[in-house]
Amino acid sequence: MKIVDARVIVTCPGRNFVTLKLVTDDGLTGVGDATLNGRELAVASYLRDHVVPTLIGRDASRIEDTWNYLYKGAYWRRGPVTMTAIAAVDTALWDIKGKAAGMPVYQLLGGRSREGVTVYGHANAETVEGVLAEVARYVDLGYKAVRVQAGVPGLATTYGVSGDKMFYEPADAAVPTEAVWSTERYLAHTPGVFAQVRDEFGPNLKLLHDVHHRLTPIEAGRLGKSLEPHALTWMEDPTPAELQDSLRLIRQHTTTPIAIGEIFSGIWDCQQLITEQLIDYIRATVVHAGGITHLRRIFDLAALYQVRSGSHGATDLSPVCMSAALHLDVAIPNFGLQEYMRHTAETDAVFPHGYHFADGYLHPAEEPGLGVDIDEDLAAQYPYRPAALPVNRLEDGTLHSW
Ligand code: EZ4
Ligand code: CO
Repeated sequence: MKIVDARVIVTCPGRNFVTLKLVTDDGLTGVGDATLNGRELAVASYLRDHVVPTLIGRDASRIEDTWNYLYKGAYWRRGPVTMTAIAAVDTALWDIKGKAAGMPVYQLLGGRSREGVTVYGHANAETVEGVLAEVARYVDLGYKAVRVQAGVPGLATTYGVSGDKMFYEPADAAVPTEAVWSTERYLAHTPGVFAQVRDEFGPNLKLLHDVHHRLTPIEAGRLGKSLEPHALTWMEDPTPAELQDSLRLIRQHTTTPIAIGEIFSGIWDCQQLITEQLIDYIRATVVHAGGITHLRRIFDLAALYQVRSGSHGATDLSPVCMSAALHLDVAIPNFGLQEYMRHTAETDAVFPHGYHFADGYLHPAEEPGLGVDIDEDLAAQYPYRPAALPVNRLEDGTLHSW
C-alpha cells in the first residue's frame, strides 16, 4: 500500500485550517490536521516543500517508521512547526490504517475504555451575571463540565471573553492586536466569580479556569489557594512551563489541580512535569504534539504517574484533530476531560465528520478510520486570510504573556 498523492489544503471557512490529505495506490485516503494558529503557512510550506516529496512511494502501513523518519530524519527534531507537520502525516496514516482494517481507529488503539468522552464547554462573559447565564446555558445543553472566564473590571478586554459566545476566535487581525493586563486586578476579582458560580450550581458541576500563562509561580500558588473552597477540576496554564521546576513552587502552596500542555510539542516538554507529578492533567493535543502515535506515548507515560489527559480542543484545532482526539480519548485508560469548543457551520461543512455530542459526551465516529474528511471543492471557496494571535502588555507597556 503505497502513498501516491499528498495534498496540503489551506482553507478559511471562518478561520484558517491546514489539512494534509494522503492517497494510496489502492484508493484509500487519509486526513491529518496541520493547523498551527497564526503560523499556518509555515507548516503548509514545511509539508509541501520538505515532507511531501519524501512521502510519495512510501509504504502507508508503516506509521511508526514514518514518524521516526520525519522526526530523526529532519535532524533538528522537536519544535511546534515540525511536530505539527509530523502530526498531520501520522494522523492521516492512522486514518488510512483504520480504513484498511475496516475499523474505527479506537479499535486499533485497544478498543473502548469508556462509553463516551466527557467534554467541557466555555462559559464566558464580561460580568458575573453574564457568566452565570452562560454556565446555565451549558448545563441546559447537558454539559457536565464548564470552563469559566470572566471579564476583569478595569481591563478593556480579557482572555477567553468574546461577543460570539460559542466560537471564541482570538486570532482576530493580520497584525496582532494588543491587550492590556493587570495581575492585581485579575487576582482580586477571579475568586469571587467562582464563589458565585459554585454557590449557584452546587458541588457536582466540574468547573475549570484558564490562566493562560499569565502568572508567576507564587502568584499562581495564591490563586490556587484562593480557589480551593470552590473545588475546581483544574487551573490551566497557571504559569509558562518552559521552566518545569517552577511547578514545584505552586504545588507547595495549593491543592487546586493543575492542567498544562496545549502549547507542548512532545514528550520532552512534559517529561518532568509528569514524572515528578507536578501536574494533574496533560493537555497536549494530536495536532501539536506529533499525532496519535506520539500523544499515545505521552498519555502512557502520564498513566504511570496518575496524570490524566485533558486535551486542548479550541476552535483552531480542526474537526480532523477533534476526530482523532476522540479515538484516543475513548481508548486510553487515563482519560480525564476533553475541551470542546464548537466549530461554525461553515467549518463543519468543509470537514464532514461522524462524531457527535449527546448529554455532555462526545462520541467518536464508528466508520472505519477517523470518520472525518475534507470537502476539497468547498474548501477552495475559502481562501487563506492572514490572522495572528494578540499580544498582551502590562499597564506600563511591558510585554507580557498573552
Ligand atoms: O488560546 O487555542 O484552552 N484554550 C486556549 C485557547 C488558545 C488558542 C490558541 O490558538 O487556551 O483558547
Ligand atoms: Co488554554
